Amino acid sequence: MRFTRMGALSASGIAVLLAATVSMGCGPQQATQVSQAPASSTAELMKQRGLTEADVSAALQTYTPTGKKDTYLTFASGGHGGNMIVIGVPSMRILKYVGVFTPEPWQGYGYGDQSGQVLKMGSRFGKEMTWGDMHHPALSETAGDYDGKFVFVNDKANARIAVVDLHDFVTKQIITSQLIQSDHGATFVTPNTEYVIESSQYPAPLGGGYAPIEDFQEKYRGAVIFWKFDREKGKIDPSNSFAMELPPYMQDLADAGKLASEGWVFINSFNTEMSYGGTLEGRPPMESGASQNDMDYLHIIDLKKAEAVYKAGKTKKIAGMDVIMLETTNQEGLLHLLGEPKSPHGVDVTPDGKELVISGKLDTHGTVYVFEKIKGLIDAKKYIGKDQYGVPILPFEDSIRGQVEIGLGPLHTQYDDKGNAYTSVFIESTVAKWSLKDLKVIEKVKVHYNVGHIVAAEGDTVSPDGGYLIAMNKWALDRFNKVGPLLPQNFQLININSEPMQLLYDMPLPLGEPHYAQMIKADKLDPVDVYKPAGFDVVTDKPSPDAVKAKEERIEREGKHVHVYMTSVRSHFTPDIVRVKKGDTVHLHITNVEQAHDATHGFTIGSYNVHSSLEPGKHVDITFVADREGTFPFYCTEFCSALHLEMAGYLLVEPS
Ligand code: CUK
Ligand code: CUA
Repeated sequence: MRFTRMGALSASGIAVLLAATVSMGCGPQQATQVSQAPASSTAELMKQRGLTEADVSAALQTYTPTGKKDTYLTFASGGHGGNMIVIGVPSMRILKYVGVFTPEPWQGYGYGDQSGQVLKMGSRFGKEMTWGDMHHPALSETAGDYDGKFVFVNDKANARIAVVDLHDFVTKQIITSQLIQSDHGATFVTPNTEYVIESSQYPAPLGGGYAPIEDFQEKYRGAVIFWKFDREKGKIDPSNSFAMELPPYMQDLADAGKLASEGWVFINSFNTEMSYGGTLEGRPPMESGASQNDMDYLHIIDLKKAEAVYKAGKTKKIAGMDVIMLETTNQEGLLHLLGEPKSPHGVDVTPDGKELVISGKLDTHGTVYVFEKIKGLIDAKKYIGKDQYGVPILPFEDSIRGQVEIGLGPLHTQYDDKGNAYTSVFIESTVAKWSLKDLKVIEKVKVHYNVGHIVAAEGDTVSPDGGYLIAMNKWALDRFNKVGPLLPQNFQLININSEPMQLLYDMPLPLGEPHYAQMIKADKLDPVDVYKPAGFDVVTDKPSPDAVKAKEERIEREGKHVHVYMTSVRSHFTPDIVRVKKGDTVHLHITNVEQAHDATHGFTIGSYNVHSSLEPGKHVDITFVADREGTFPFYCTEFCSALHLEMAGYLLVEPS
């Protein structure tokens, strides 16, 4: 489904649409259903609600009648919520929160054995993490285009990556390496999802050990991990993944080259001053220490070459990870540095892969680098010097095509299908549309307020769609009803096909602080309706060996372990009475044997902190120690049928 020109409704266009609305509104069905304050005409309705023609045009572009579906789905980071949010566009309806780094009660995510194990995979230094700071989702790609199969997300706080399978929108894997202590250049994928990129943000001794902060330049390091993705298995394969040691700059966002620049990886950095704070110890705070240099360094990595060096075994094992050390990197010519204006943030490869747009938070420009020039400089070994770690530095002037004067605090850039770029401008609270061809700003649209990332329809692929863009604003201030000092974020949908661009919709997002999102054509996704055959383990993506069939329900005792093989179907659990002794370990094996679409049950036992979501065909295992005697009702938590309240039973824990 190709996005076609929308919006930019002329006055007469609106009149036609309004006329259509009016005649619909006068239909007999409508008349009987409207009970309060009926407006006799749309004009009157507009007057009543104080709407302008632009408002009505915006409403008509986003309003989605019941049963109609959205053209795009946006996968947004849930920020500190640790969840991923799925949003329909243009309606901006939230369709799902997917539990990823954080227990999610509705989905029973983190409350049963299967999902509990997924969360446990993300343990760090033996400690289980129950939250995450999600920043950047990355949809899997084939030939540089989203293929709708997987989405990867990062947790900046705990240096973790998760894999969500889009055949059921469930988190299958969380992976982490103690090599690095935080990440930010994550997640980004190579054009055929061979690798998922994760680079560190805050330098630390590799492997997580202690070193005096005064030894920052000698002992602290950054690193980038290239996680190998096994598409067949739908999992990251740590045994074929490797890392590269990087200088102790603060590596920031990353992007993978595509088409012309395929096989290369670009990572920004700030704090090339290597300031490490110490305000009570007579040193400048990090924010000023890190803002002294006019230029920081773009890191340019030859991934193809690095992969060969890794395969040749020229690595060192640190925290279980094969790491190409800087010395080897320099010998092999895997890494080059290139100046980028003051405190850069976003690095965004253009759809043709020929250029990179980099914006500096403390610079008013977007700088357009030409990959061919960079490659030429590397091949000719034309350096202006080396940094103190021996990494060659390429000349800035010879690598760029030019700069575009964008405004105060440009951050992130997306693209459309007409050769335009869109850059979020944080301090100004605008989104600037500019021409890649002549590097001139075409227009700006105000957003509310403090925009971080922006996401355009397939706007970071080899073939962006144009049409829609969402500004992901950090502050909402006066946009919504007051809800106390903690405000939601504000997602604003913008029509970028119209001239001028038109702000269509404000969506408050009350969950963590989302950073990035990606917007994919909805028809590229084809998730399952039910798990088949019933008895499916949604983490292994295979039928569970403990799956229970109807008529095979049973309770088996092995010493102090009680195995309960249970089924759910509208509107009962079998068995409905479970007798155990205090101190027994209870193993619940529950299969929802339903195969009807949306016939989901839930299972909870009060006071035992147990909850599961039982989608049709899903199997869950729940293990707990019955450490309190008593009478514990269990029941279904989804209103599944007229006899839902009767879908209940008792766990009887007898005194031992
Ligand atoms: S960062 Cu948050 S606005 Cu983590 Cu991509 Cu730029
Ligand atoms: Cu099953 Cu309610």
